[in-house]
Amino acid sequence: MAQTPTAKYRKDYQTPSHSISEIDLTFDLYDQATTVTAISTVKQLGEQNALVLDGESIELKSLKVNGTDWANYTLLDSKLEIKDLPEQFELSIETLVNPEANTALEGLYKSGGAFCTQCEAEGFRRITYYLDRPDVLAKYTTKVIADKQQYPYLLSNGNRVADGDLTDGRHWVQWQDPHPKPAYLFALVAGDFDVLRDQYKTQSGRDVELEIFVDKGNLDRANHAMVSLINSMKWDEERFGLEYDLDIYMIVAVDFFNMGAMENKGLNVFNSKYVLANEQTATDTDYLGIEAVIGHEYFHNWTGNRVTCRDWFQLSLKEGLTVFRDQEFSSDLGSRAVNRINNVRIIRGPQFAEDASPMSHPIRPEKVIEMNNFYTLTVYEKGSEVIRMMHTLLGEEGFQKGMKLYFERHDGTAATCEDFVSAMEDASGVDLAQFRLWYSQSGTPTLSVSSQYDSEANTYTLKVSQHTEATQDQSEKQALHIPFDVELYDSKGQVIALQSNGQQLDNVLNVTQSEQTFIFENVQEKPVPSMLREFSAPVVLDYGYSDDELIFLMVHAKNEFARWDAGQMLLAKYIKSNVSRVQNGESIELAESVIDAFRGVLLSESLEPAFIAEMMALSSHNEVSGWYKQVDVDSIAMVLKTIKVNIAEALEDELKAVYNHHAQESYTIEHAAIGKRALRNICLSYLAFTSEGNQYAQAQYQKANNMTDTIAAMNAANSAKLPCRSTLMDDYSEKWKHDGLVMDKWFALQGTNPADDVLSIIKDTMNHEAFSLKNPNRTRSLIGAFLNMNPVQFHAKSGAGYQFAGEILRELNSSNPQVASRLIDPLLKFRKYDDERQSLIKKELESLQSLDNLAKDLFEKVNKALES
Ligand code: B3K
Ligand code: ZN
Repeated sequence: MAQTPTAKYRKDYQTPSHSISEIDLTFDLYDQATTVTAISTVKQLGEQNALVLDGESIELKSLKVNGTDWANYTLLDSKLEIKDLPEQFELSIETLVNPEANTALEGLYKSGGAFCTQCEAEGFRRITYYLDRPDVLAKYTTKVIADKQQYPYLLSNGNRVADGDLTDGRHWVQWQDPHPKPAYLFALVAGDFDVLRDQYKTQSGRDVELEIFVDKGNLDRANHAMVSLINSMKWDEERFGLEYDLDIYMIVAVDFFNMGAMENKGLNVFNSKYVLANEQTATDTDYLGIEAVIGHEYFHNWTGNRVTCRDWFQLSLKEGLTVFRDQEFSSDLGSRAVNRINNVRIIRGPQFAEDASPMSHPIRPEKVIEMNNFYTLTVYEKGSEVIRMMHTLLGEEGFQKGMKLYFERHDGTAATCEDFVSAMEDASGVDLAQFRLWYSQSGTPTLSVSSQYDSEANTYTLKVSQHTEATQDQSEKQALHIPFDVELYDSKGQVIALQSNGQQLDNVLNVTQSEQTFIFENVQEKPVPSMLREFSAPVVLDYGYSDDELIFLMVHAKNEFARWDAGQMLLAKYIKSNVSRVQNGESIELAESVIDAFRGVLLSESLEPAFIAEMMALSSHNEVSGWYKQVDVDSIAMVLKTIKVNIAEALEDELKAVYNHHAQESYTIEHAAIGKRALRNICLSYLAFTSEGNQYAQAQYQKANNMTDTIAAMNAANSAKLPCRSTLMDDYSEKWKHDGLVMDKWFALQGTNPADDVLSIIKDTMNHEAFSLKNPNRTRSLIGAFLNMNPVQFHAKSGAGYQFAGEILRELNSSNPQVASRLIDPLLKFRKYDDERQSLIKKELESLQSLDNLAKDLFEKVNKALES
C-alpha cells in the first residue's frame, strides 16, 4: 500500500485553529467534471496563522484570499496547507470533482440518473478543501446549477431563496440554511423525480412543507414513508417536546447508498429500501424498518443536528441517543414487548459477537483509523442500551429533565458524551460517576448469580458477581454500575414485594461491585426469581435455572419480555446440552415438558399473536455461535434443525390449527394484522419441516396477496429445501426481475440457500440482469447473506466459501471500500473456528493485507484481525 494509514486518538483532541462562520457554495454540475466554488468567512482562533484543510480525490483549480490569488500553500496527499494568512479573511477555493467515477459513494456521486451527496463522516473533503470536522459549524448558502431537462429538481439544505434560468438550457436554484452546521450535514441532490407532498402544522402552529422525492413511477410506494414522517414529528413533540425548525423537510430516495439513510439538515437522503413500500413489494418487516429509519433520521434533527458531536469519538452521543429515541418511537406506536425482544436479539447476537471480536471497542472509541468503521452495533445499539440504562436509573421524568438541560446547555454547539451524562446527572441528582465507565470500557460483562432461601429466617439471598473478560482492545476491566431489575414470585405466581431492613425496595437493584449480596426479608416460601427484566443492562446473565423454574416464568412472569426470555433460556439449555451430545456421538433430546410449554404458548388465547410468534422463534445460528469460544458450525446447525423438526412434528396439529385460524382476507399494515401474519408465518416455518411442508408453502405462495406472505412461503421452501423451491424462485424472478429492490429478497434467498452447490448458484446469480456488485443493496443481499446467514456453506471445509469472499473483497476494496469493510466482518472472527478453517481464512486476510491499494477501511480491520 502506498502509505501506511495512521490512527487518531481521542486523547489528542485539539480545538480548531480557525472558525468558519459562513460558507457560500456553487456547484456547476456535470457528470465527469463538476466545478465547486467555496467562499468561506474564516477567522483565526489561536496563535497559528496557517490553515490546514482536508481534501481527498479532488483537483484544486484556484485559491484566493480576500479576492486575490494566493500562492503561499502546500498541497499534500489529503491536506492543503495555506500559510501566512491574515487574522480574518475570505477564502475562495475552486475544485473539480468527478461524480461519475465516484463508485465509493462518498462525497458527490451519481446514483442512477441523479446527483447526490454523502458527507458523514468525512465525505465533504471530497467536494472541497475544508475544515472537515464536526466542531466547525458554519451557515451554508448553496447554489446548484445543472441542465434543466435532465435535472429539474435542484435541492440542498435549508430554504429555497432564489432560482433562475440560464441561456444554455441550464437552470439554478439557491438554498440557504439558517442553522449553523458541520460539513457532514451538508447535502445536495439534483435529478428528476416524482414528488409526494404533504404539510405538517407544528405544536406552536408553524407550517412545514413535507416532500418525498422518489424515482419516476414509484409514487405509489411513498405513502408509508410520509405517514411515518408525520408520526415522527408528532411523537417528538409529544414525548420529548421537540419541534421541527425549518419551513421544509425533504427526503430523497436513492438506489445507490452505502447505509440506511442520512440526516442532512432539512434534506435527508435515504436508501430507497427505507422509503419505498407497498403491499406487493414490501414485507411487514420492511414497513416497520421504514417507520424506524424515517423516525431515526427525523429525531436526529435535535439529537445530532441541533446538538452535534465535538469529534467523531463522540459518535454515540448522537447515535446511541437517537437509536434510543427511535426504539421508543416504535415501541409507543407498536408493541413494546416485540420491539424490546428484537432490540435485545441484536445486542445478544451480533453486538456481543462484536465485543468478542478483534473490532471490540467501547461505545466511545479511543482509537480510530477509518471513522466509517465505527458506525457499529456497539456505538449504535449498545450506545442505545447505555442511554436506556440511564433512563431506567432516572425514570422518564428525570430523563426528560436531563434532556431539557442538555438542550439548554448545548443547543447550536458541538458537544461530548460527558456533556450529556453531566446534564442527566445535574438535572436528576442521580450520581452517575461510576456509570460513566460504560462509555470507556469495552466488552460484555457477565453477571453470575446464585440464590439461597432460608426457610427459618424467611430470607432470600441473591449473590451477584460481575466479570468482564479482557477484550482485544483492553486487557484491564473494572466493575460497572449495572441496573439489575429483579422480581420474585411465589408458587402461585404472585409477586413477592422486595423488602430489606423493613423497607420496600425498588425492582431495580444497583450492582456496583464485583461481588455483592442482596438479602430480601419476609419471603414466606422459596421464590422463583425473574432477573434482568426488560434486559435492564447489556450483560450476560448466568444463573442455574431449572427447567421447571423457566417453564413457570414462561407462564407467570408479569412482564412479557421476561416470559419470552424464560423461553429463550429454556431452549438455550437444550441447545447447549445437545451440541455436547452431538459432539459425543449421542442423539438429540428435547424433554416432553419443553414441548408442552411451547404448546401452551402457541395455543394461548390471552397472548398477542405477535408475541407468540416471538416466543416460538428459535435463536439464530449466529447467536448460538456467540455462546462458544470455539464454534462447531455443523453441530450447532444440526441441533437447531433437529429441535425445529422435533417441535414441528410434536405440534403439527396445533401449528396447522393456529395457521388456519389466523388467515386474513385483506391486507392492512395495522399492528394486529402484522402480528397475525407473523404468527401464521412462524407456524409455516415449522410446518415446512413436516411431511406436508411442500403443500403448505406452495399453497401460501399461490394465494398470497402481499409480499410478507409471499416471502414467508419462499423462506420456508428455502430453509427446508422443499421441492417447490425452484418453481417459486423462478416465478418470483420472472415477475420482479426489472426491480432491483424487490429482487433483493430473492438474492438473499439465493445467498442463504442451504444446498451444497450454493456457491455455483451464487456465481450464476451474479449474472442476473438485476444484479450489480456496484450496488450496495444487491451486494449485501446476495453476498452478505451468504457470508453472514449461511454458516454451514460459508464455512464449508473446502475453504471455497472463504476464497469466494476473498475475491469479492479484493474487488470491492477498489470500487467501494465501505461496503467491503462491512462485508469482511465474519472473516475477522476466524479465531473462533478449528485450525483448518482458521488457516484458510487467514490466507484470505493475508492476501488482502498484501494488496498495494488496500483501503484504510480494510487495512484497519485486517490488521486487527491478524494481530489477534
Ligand atoms: N448518520 C448516518 C450514518 C452515517 C454513516 C457514515 N458512514 C445515518 C444515521 O445513523 O442516522
Ligand atoms: Zn443515526
